[in-house]
Amino acid sequence: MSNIAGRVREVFRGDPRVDADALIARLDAVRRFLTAVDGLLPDADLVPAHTLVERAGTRLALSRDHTVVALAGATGSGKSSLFNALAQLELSPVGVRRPTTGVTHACVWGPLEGANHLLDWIGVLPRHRFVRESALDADDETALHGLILLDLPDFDSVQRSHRLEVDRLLGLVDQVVWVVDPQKYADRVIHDSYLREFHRHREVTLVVLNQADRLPPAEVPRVLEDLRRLLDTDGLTGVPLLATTAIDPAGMVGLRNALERTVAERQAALRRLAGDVDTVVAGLDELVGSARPAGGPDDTSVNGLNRALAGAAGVPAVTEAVERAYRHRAGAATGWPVVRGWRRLRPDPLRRLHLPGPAGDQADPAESLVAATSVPDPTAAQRSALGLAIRAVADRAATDLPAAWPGAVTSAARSRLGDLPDALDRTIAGTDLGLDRRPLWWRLVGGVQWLVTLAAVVGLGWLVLGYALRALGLPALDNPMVGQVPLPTVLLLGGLLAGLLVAALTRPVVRLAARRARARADQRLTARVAQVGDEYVLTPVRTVLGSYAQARDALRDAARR
Ligand SMILES: Nc1nc2c(ncn2[C@@H]2O[C@H](COP(=O)(O)OP(=O)(O)O)[C@@H](O)[C@H]2O)c(=O)[nH]1
Ligand SMILES: [Mg+2]
Repeated sequence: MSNIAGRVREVFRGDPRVDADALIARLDAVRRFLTAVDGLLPDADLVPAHTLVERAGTRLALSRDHTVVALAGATGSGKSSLFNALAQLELSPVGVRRPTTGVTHACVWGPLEGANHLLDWIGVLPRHRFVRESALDADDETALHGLILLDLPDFDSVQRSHRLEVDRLLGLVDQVVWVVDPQKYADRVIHDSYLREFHRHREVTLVVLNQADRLPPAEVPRVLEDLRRLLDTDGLTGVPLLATTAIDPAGMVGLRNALERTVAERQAALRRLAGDVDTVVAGLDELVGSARPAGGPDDTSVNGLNRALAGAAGVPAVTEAVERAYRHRAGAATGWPVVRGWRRLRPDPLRRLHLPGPAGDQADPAESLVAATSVPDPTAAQRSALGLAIRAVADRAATDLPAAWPGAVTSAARSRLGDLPDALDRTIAGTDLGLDRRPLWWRLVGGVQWLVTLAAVVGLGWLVLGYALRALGLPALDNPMVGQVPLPTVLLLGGLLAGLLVAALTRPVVRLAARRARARADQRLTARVAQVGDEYVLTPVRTVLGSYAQARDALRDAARR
């Protein structure tokens, strides 16, 4: 064991260790991100994240004592030769079958328990699994216990199915050993399509220049240098690069040591997944960006929305009716009693809108539930103004958000558009317009009007009686005089004049009070309509902004190594 530790120190590259709990926390953060953006962002953009979460969950649940290392490369680079040499299949009693191209073969060092579950998941058929029996080698192979080596099909195979199989496996294994040979090490395909893609997996990438024996010994360093330069361009600066010779055990020592170190560290699986998280986070970054999430829709656009809602809800029509209804009702209460009855016959302006009529004449409560006001439907102009105002709310709220979000915010703002007309109508019907109470001064003025009318009627009766008595030759009434004028005449004329005067004086007061009643109703209706806007437009927008903030925080947590 001390032997292994010594070798591990010797070849240790200084890659940071990945803490399993920290990795699990990062994966949880990716999961939180996915929950936050569910239904808001296009599913296609989220496929890599979903794949990662599922894959990582499974890999971590399977054996962490095993390290799955794949030999990947172009046809003829020597993958199978390296595989056989490491597995010593020629010597193994079960190793009579030589791996064939196109099928992935696996060799397991040490106990099979756990390895089989891993290989089931990776999809290597049992008949393509070999076991390195440690009993045969005494202690020689113990340093590789826990290694599962895969010989992948050629990634440049003419068969599409082989290439797909390679891509699938490269997504699952813990570490990849890229095998290149002196002829093809600079081929574009391996660099552009594969190595470059692994630049976030530097810690689990190893490159071997196989068939080094085919080069003149003096050439090897030059080729390695050239390959190193290419790897730097691929973003793989610092990955271990070794020369190997599969046909000579001495040419395998470096690779063997590297594999022993990988197995001893038990870090490859975690590092691979950490690299996957890095890749996924980098891919999602532009979906969330670094913009600070807006707190909510801004005041200007909300005011615009409230105005448009009030227009569409018919608030101006209702408040105008309130003013007229006030005058109507005040007139009926304070007018000259002779014409009051006639006024009452005229319909109340609010009742015409099916809104609560005069006190004691409330609309049927059941009626207000179905919200059947007769407030005129919004005009096309009002409807489009409302549409624009909702758009403006969404646009302003999404100003700083990355391109993927404004669409989601707009959809949220419009999500309940269909329910708005009914909600507004119900709200208008349910708003106390402030006309229920009959003001005291109406009753006072009304009382005065009755008194002066009574005086006029008494005066008239008195005069008529006096006239009748005189006509019948009966003794005349003794009319008290007020100055030069008889009292009945004073009563009649004074009563009539006082009635007209009170009516004339009351009219401007009623007009003023009607305007105030209108303003009051306007305030109440606007406030209630704003509540509807809040519930039906702003809340859904805020929910999306909240999701954005959650997604952003989650992605930050996921990015934290
Ligand atoms: N001289 C020499 N030949 C090798 C070496 N590795 C593989 N070969 C030969 O290269 C050919 C292709 O090897 P193979 O392992 O089948 O490559 P694969 O297609 O990557 O699996 C075979 O004829 C091997 O014998 C090596 O290190 N040195
Ligand atoms: Mg092969």
